[in-house]
Amino acid sequence: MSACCSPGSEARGPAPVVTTAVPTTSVTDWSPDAGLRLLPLRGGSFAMGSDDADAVPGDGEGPVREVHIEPFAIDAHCVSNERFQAFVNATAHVTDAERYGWSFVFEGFLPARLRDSDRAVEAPWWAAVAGATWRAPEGPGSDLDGRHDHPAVHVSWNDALAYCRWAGVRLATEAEWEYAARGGLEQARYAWGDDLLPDGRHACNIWQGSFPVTNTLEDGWFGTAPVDAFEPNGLGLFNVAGNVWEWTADAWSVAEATDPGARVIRGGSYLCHASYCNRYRVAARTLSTPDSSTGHQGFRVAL
Ligand SMILES: [Cu+2]
Repeated sequence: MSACCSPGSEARGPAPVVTTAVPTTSVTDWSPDAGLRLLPLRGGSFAMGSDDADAVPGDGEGPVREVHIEPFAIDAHCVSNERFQAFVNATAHVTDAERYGWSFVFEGFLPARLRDSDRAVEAPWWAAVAGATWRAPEGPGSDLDGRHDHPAVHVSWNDALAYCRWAGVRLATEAEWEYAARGGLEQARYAWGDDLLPDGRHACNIWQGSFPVTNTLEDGWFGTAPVDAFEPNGLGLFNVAGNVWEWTADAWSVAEATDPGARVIRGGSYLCHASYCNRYRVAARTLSTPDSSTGHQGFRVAL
């Protein structure tokens, strides 16, 4: 695959790590049941995909085709740390990142002592950090203070499915996700329309400045933002563009894919920037293997 803001989709091997500390932070005094906020959607036919000239080659966004969606419901928000904590409290679920002992963290978040961690080959700004988990998103010593309402990250597709089983929900199919993300607009470039900055204002959490060196923070955020940051789209969904990539139920099926079992992820993240990865466009897509995790991948549930 092309080197997007993802560290690559190769099968996850043993820990290529240089540190051995384990995270010690746990959050125990949050609301035990943060709850779903499911938006019932009517469904119907919509034009899925994009034939944009600047779609990433090989991503399989096009051709645009008519797709029918049955009525379903989708969460207004990604699953937050608070909600993921409630799930772990109830089930003692151990995430893939915890099982493997490491996860990918964006280097800009790391203190100097962790900067010599192993790097992703295609995207060297991703460091494999021992002890990086959903509870310690930047590795040992980091915690969720001030981020209980941010999306849970370092969660694999397997972890997302475990959450869904517990909550009695499921992941959206890719077509459902795109239908909902388009917010009722026909072939708009973004979830809110065709302008990246409607009325001159930032509408999503992506990178501003020169990636990966300088983030000018014009949208207000360096890493994740709260799950309800920015305006919702026309159907009431928040942050379908940027912030974190979202797992979908579907397998990646573009012909040249070399990762059997890889899943489609949608939406882009806080690391996307037009200069190299414009995947915050609403038709954009990429893939990740089901046991992989990073600091910019989360999920949203459906029913
Ligand atoms: Cu990107």
